[in-house]
Amino acid sequence: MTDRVVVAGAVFDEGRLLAARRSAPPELAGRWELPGGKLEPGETAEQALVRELREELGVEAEPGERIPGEWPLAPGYVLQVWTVRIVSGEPRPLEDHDELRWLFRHELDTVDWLDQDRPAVAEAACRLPVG
Ligand code: 523
Repeated sequence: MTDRVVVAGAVFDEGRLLAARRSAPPELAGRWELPGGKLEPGETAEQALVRELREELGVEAEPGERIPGEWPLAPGYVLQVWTVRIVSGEPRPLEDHDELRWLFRHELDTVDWLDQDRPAVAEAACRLPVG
């Protein structure tokens, strides 16, 4: 069977990457992720990403390029990541997160990323200015 896709956004702004701290479920709470969520039936990954970032962060987002790769989550799920530009709004932790941080490249190790997000964060880091 095909794996179900969870999409996440590497949201860039002014040379920084957005990190979001999960507030649920208990086993993931306190860990940091690239925000996103599961595709709903009939949605493309880009549509799901725009919807999730609207619901969770209150922003209008525009997906850019897919970050190459696909990372396994719980059995039956895989994580795909797109670069994202915010078109309007200031991200706020409305749903699923209790804190947001904008991180410069040299700060990416200062939060406890979910293990499965780490390769995607490393790929995203290559798109941030050095320093
Ligand atoms: N991950 C994950 N990394 C990551 C995301 C967005 C999600 O490891 N960057 C995992 C966490 C969950 C699963 O993918 O085990 C689904 O993500 P979730 O809960 O953010 O998806 P939603 O918001 O679609 O979930 P529902 O509350 O079920 O609608």
